[in-house]
Amino acid sequence: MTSDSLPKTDPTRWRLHTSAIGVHTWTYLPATALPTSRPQTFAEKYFLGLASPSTSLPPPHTYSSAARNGLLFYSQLQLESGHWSSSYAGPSFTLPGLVVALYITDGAIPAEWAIDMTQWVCRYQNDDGGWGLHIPGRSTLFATVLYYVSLRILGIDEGHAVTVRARGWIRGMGGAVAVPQWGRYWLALLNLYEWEGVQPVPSELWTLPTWIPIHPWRWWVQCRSVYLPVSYLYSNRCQIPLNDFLLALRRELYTQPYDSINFNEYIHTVSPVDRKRPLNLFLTVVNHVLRTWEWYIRPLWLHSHANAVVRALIRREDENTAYNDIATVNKAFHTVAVHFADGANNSAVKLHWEKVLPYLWRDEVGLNAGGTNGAQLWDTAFSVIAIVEAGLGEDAQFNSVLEKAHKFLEVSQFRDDVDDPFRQARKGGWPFSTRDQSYIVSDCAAEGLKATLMLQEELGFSKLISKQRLYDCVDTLLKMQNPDHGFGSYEKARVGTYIELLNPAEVFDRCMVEYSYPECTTAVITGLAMFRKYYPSHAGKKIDEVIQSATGYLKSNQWQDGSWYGSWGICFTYGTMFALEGLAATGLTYATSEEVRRACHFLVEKQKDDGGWGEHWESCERREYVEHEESQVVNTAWAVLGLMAARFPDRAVIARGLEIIRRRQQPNGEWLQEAVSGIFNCTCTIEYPNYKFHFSIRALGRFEHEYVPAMNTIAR
Ligand code: LAN
Repeated sequence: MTSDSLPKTDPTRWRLHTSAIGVHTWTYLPATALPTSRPQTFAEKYFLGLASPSTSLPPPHTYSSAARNGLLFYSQLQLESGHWSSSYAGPSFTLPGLVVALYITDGAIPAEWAIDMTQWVCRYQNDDGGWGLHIPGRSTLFATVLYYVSLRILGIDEGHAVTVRARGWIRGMGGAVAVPQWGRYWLALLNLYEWEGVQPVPSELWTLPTWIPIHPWRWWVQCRSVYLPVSYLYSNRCQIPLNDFLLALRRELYTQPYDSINFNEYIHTVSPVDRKRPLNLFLTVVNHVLRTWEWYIRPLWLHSHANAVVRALIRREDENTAYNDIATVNKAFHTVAVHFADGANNSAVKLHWEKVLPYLWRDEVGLNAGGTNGAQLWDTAFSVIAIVEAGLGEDAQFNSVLEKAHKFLEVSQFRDDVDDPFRQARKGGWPFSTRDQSYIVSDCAAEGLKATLMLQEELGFSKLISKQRLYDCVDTLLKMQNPDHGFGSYEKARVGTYIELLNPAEVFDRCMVEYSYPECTTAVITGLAMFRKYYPSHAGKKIDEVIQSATGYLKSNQWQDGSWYGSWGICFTYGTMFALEGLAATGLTYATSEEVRRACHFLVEKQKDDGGWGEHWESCERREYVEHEESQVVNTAWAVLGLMAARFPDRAVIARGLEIIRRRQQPNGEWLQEAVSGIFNCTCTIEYPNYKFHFSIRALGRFEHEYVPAMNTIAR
């Protein structure tokens, strides 16, 4: 949808500020401050789509020089505090959560935010008038209702072409009655849906003894973090009072008069275009039992007790995460929960408002909220690894780039555990984004460890991160192994997957528990293997055992066709690349392992005629390889990285892939954005704009710096 007719801000007035720990905030300068303010940096201009192409570099005649050109461009995007960042767009339920939370709590939405958020949302409207669960997705009621309400809050009136078309789509679907649960929460809070039509999320769950298998502390942390504030809001039927605007929305969102709708009847009715998981009978029965309990049995004292318990847990999470909370969705619900629990304008709400900005990113389209408060540590660790693997770490020109990145790794490492018995120990680990977000992620910790070891041990940088701090990281990682010997994301698994039966969210699959993932498992294997090389005396026996058993997990997770399913990147190409790296770290290569040979054949079979690889995001949802029409630079980099790790003997196959990466490189060293490369919960894509840089640099550089010499040694 074109957003040309809508107001625009002046992109030259936007500035990106980053704190020492990588928290980023985009601010809009007053026009009067412009003449005296600092000029925009290259990175700011690039993010805002204002950068004129930088000068052409000498054409690369080798893959290594293409990697070097890539880094010459990419290093200009490194930010002040030493990290790389980018927009982190994809899901359609992040921005609306924050907008609605600000509306409910009377928080300020500055005019420039409203203008640029509107621009962003309108740009991604589908031709049919709706929006998808994520940018490339087909229209869903969930996204369309949430964006519709957000646009109205942001000031778009009901007669505007964008809202008219969106409303037409919503009404064509029978109105908002059949919106999925996660949309109902927001509508109910806005007094646009009745809580009796929402599946129960009783706060008493948090008062159960922790040994009970369904206690929420056992759920996947991303999921329980959402249901914690939601349980407070649900159990207290929190709703803001009606006003003329909300009354208008009631008329706009439904096909019949609001008061005539029996919301109770819709409890299990969800629009078929939204439903990704069939409704299960078990959950239906549980919901009826819970409602009977709430309506007729639950004593008042227990309700009050549960309220107090949940409020305390909300406070604990807020304080432990500096009011960022774990990610955008629960952050928005927390903001609203503390508003209702403590009263309007209380100090906790104000602290929440301050932490909205780090979730927002101004890109060339407008202002959007990412899936988290950034991907700072993740991108930085991968960038360091790419630079070193490509042999560019010894190039004096990039010394200061690595030094700055090293400092960022140092400030981002967790030095202690948090005071929360429900949380996984994190000391020595690293987060996905920033230290103040506070959550360890197994693979972020492992990639952070590898990046540090590469700098400090391989390149001889100073020991900014002491030996003891590396030990801490390893000890913490060793505690995260699951009973199936794999590694999950944030925590060690706490309950069996049968809990998925209780998943009330219709739009996400596999989100109730921590699973083991080949990607996370590989990161830990490779991290531990590298650590063992430099520090063989620390926890040597345990590390050997963990690496060996985790390798067993990888093998047992291989699909019939030789691939691995990737949960966080698209899809089989991503999973297979990681698994091959993991197996290689334990010495399993094409020459020595049947599993590796099968995986290589899988990849080779998927190579396109032009030499590249291209996988469509629908692979993740359909659970079978879906080819993208075009080769993709990022998929190609992953495939050749996997093949090189496996020491696949036919160099020509790899070189044909690298040719694609080299051909797509612009004369200034840049790569342009292609199809989306990230995913979560099997259904929702998310963008990792820096992947096209660091994975390409790594693939190009690895060929001559590591793969060819290794193959020559094997041949000798
Ligand atoms: C992320 C982003 C990063 C990702 C990797 C580090 C890449 C992965 O290897 C481990 C899992 C992790 C940390 C991850 C988990 C789920 C997140 C936080 C996200 C995909 C970004 C957004 C998503 C979050 C769950 C969105 C909210 C939706 C829910 C269903 C709760």
